[in-house]
Amino acid sequence: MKNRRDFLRSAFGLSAGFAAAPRLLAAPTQRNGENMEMAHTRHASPQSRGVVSVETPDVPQLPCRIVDGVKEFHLIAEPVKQELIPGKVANLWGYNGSAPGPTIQVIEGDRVRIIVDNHLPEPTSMHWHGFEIPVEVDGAPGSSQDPIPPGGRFVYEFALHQSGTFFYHSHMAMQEMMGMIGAFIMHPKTNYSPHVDRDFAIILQEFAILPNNPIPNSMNMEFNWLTLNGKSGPATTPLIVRLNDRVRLRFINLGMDHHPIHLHGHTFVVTGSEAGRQPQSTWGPGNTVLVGVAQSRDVEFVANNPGDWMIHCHLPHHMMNQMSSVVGPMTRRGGGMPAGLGMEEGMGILREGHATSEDKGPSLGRGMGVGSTRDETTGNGPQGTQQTGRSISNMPGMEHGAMPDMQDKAMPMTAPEVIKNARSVPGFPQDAFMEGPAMAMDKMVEKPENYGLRPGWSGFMQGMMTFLRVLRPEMYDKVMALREQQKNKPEPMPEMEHHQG
Ligand SMILES: [Cu+2]
Repeated sequence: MKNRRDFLRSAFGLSAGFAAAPRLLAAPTQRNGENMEMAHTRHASPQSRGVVSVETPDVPQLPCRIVDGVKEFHLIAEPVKQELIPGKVANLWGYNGSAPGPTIQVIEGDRVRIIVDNHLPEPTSMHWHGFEIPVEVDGAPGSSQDPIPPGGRFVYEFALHQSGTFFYHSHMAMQEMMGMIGAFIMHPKTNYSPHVDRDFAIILQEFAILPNNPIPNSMNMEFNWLTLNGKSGPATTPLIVRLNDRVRLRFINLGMDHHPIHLHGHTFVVTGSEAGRQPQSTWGPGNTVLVGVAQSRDVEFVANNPGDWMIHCHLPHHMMNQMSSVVGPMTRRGGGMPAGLGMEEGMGILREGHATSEDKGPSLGRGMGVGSTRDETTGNGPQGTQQTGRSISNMPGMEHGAMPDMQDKAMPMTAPEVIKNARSVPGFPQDAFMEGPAMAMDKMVEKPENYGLRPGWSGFMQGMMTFLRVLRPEMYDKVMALREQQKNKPEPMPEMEHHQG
């Protein structure tokens, strides 16, 4: 390796002039925004550049070293603290301080060496999902290799002849549910046609985290934290594209659920799976793509419709944060309501009464943990006591300007519009206190990519939701300028302080 620029050129096939190259090398856990020039240097034609770097918003890129012609990467499996939304820090497991782990980008034909160090308290093993490589480096613990013990290391080395949206993950099943996955993008030797101007990857994950507990319950089947690249809405970072860009989105799913990902305002074609590019004759139009567990799906479209368009999983429960049993009549029963049984009572087996009894909540027996033991008395429920209103109004960053005196009143913050006798309507409330002005936290998630969004937007973004912002040139340039400014600031913005493990 002669110098950093040579390194990048050889690593990514980039032509000269990428100012971010030193930064990329300098800090292995840099956030994606730090090295976006690779994709944002739009003045060179994409063809001349060879590769349009894949952006993974909110997830860093993993730099490599070239050692004797081999691209060498270093992954450290370790516990991480991942801030899902401002103030909600989860104890996940990931790689290099991030869950999901950093994104690896290589080119078809590369020979790669990946050094995996295990800093977990238990054995692990790394699997290269879908790679056609020798079985000795497949990472199946017990059969193709010994598990990597705590404090141990395994060096994986192989040549790559495939291209597409691949990923790496721990091959210990429950570790997968703690966050242990990362994107592994194999760029083709010869550019795909038609070329894209922008290329994004988004990893879909889900966690069951009880209120006031930062550790996921990996046994649970009811997931209440749904993430895109380790963030839940509104903390997800919007995808910024210029009007009429051709865009590729790569979705990767590792969890217990399948996710129908829906894009507003555009029609895409599905161009790739976890096995690589699909023939053009198979590309069918759609606006929702089902990304099954262990699958990846690439979609492409021309962003020809200006606006801030939602991208989201369409499962209703996956568009929520911190789901727990406070929907419907349970919200107003004093002392909570038995909603099922926990592990200590026999894993959901009913011991008394009958399942449809009015004394049993609707989630009886469905799972273990969230919503399945007893409806919790929640300190921030909307229909509670005076104390309730006080605790909400005091939450930092909450925008409750419409209710200046709420601390002294026994009423919900920034009351949503509901009819006077709403409680008499069976089923109420559904979204009344879960979405809306009360949930807005625009300021807490302020970042360049959110510049110019409609005020209060964040009150309606939860779970697996983000934006595709199709911006006209002036606005696009403005957002990019803000991003540039932020990058040069010595202090990161508040919501960007995590990922450091
Ligand atoms: Cu989903």
